Amino acid sequence: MRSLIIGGAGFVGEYLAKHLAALGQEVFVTKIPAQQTAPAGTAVYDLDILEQDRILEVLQEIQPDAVFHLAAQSSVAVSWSNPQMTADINIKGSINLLEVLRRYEKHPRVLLVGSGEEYGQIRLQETPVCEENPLRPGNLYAVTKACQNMVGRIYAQAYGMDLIMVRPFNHIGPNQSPVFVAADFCRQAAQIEMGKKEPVIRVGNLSARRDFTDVRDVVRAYALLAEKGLAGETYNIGSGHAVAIREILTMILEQSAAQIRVEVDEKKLRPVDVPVMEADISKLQEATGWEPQIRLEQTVGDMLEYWRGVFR
Ligand code: A2R
Repeated sequence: MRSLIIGGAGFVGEYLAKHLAALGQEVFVTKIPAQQTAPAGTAVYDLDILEQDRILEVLQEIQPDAVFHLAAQSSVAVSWSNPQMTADINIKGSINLLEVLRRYEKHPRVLLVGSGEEYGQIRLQETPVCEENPLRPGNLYAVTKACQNMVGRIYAQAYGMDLIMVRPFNHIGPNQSPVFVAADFCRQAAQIEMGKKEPVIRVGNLSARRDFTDVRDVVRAYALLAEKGLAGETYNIGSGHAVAIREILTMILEQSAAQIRVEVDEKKLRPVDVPVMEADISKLQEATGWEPQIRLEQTVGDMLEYWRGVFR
C-alpha cells in the first residue's frame, strides 16, 4: 500500500506519516519548496498545490493507492489577516488537486481534510452536530473548508471519484503551532516554569466549549476511514464531548509546577465566536469502530512536556 500525504510537513502530517508507516505502508509526503523540514524516514517531494503540472508529476512518480490532502492555510487567525492567500490555497489548491486526479489514469482513494469549523454558528439544539447539519461558517477559513467539502462531493458524484471528506474538530498535541489555543497556553506555562516570562497567561474567550481530540487519535481515524469510509461521504472526527477552554487551562495549571495568574487579552478574542462545538461521531464509529484512546489530561501533559523541551 502506497500512501501520499500532501501537506505532510505540517503538524498533522508528521503524525499521520508515522502512523501509516507503523501500519506497514509505504509513505510519501509533500512539503512546500520553502519549508526546511519534513518527517524523518519518509520520501519527501516538493509541491506547491497551486502548481497543477507539478501535482501530476508527483502522482506519476509515486503512483499512490491513497492520497491524504492536508495542505492548507490552517489558521483561522491568518484567514482574517490574509483572506486571499487562504482562499487560494484552500479552495483553488484543492480544485487543482481534484482536477489533476480526475484526469490521472489511476484512481487512488482520496481523503480531503476539512474542519469542524465548517458548521460555524451551531444552534444549541443542533448539538452534538451531525454531518447533515446546515453549514453557517463564521470565518474565512471555515468558508474555504466548507467550499472544499462541497467541491469534493460534486467531484465524487459527477465523476464517480473515490473521495472521502472529513471534518476534524479541534485536534491538539505536541509540536502544534502556538497560534492554536491549547498549544499557546502550554507554551506560556512552560516559559513561566523556565523563568522566561512573567507568571501570567494571557487568554481569549475561556467560556467557548470545543471538542478536543488528541492528534494521534485523529490520524488513526484518517487511516481507518481511508480503508473503510464510503465514497462521496463526509465524516465528523472528534471526541463527541465539548469542554470549555477554561477546563483546558485548569488542566494545564494543575500539571504545572509554577504559580500562574490568568489575564484576558483583548487581542486574543476572535471577531466571531461560537459558544459550543461538539461533534456527533456516530457515523464515523459505525463505519470504522473508532474510539478516542488518549485522555485530554494526557495530551495536555505531553504538550507541556514538549514546550518544556523547547525552552529548556
Ligand atoms: O504553511 P506551511 O509552510 O506550514 O505549509 C503548510 C502546507 N501548505 C501547503 N502545501 C502545499 N501547497 C501550498 N500552497 C501550501 N500552503 C501551505 O500545508 C503545512 O505544512 C501544511 C498544513 O499543515 P499545518 O498548517 O501544520 O496544518 P495541520 O494542523 O497539520 O492541519 C492539517 C489539515 C489542514 O487541512 C487543516 O486545515 C485541517 O487539517 O484541520
